[in-house]
Amino acid sequence: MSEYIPSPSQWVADQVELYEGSGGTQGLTLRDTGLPVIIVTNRGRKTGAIRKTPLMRAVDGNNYILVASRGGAPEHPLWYHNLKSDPEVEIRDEAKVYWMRVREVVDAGERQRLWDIAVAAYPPYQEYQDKTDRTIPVFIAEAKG
Ligand code: F42
Repeated sequence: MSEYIPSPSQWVADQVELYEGSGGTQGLTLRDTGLPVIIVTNRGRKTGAIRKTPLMRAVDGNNYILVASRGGAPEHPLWYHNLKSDPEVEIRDEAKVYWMRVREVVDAGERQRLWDIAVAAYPPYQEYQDKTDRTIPVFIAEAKG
């Protein structure tokens, strides 16, 4: 078993601890927005350590849409690079846990369709895209099979 290294952002680490420690019954939303969050667990590409990242929940059927927005920062979040290097993830959605594989969505039409769903779920994603020069990456997480 690899070591779990919590996020250096205290509010993020706290949300993961509350969400997972409660078995997916507490800490389920982004602050007081009421908007639901999932927890993505994956491996760090350099350390091999277990990393846990809360993200907004946006779904397309049984698949999850992961938006590497990092609040519109100029650089991709580090988890983007981790998922490119090792696409195997665990996704916790409240009390349910799924093993999935992610891929970055590069087809323009597919990306736009998923982006629109993600923005409907969490409208600030559009503001984040408007304030950064990078194209915010979108992943789709699909059941392994
Ligand atoms: N971030 C988003 O991008 N999108 C969202 O929808 C989103 C929603 C959300 C909801 C609730 C919440 O609590 C947080 C939310 N966040 C969202 C923030 C998100 O959870 C991340 O904190 C944020 O995207 C930044 O991701 P990051 O991977 O850049 O995190 C940094 C702070 C971090 O953890 N850095 C570590 C460190 O020690 O500096 C390194 C982590 C790491 O992955 N290291 C790799 C390794 O090998 O272990 C190497 C990575 C490399 O290439 O250097």
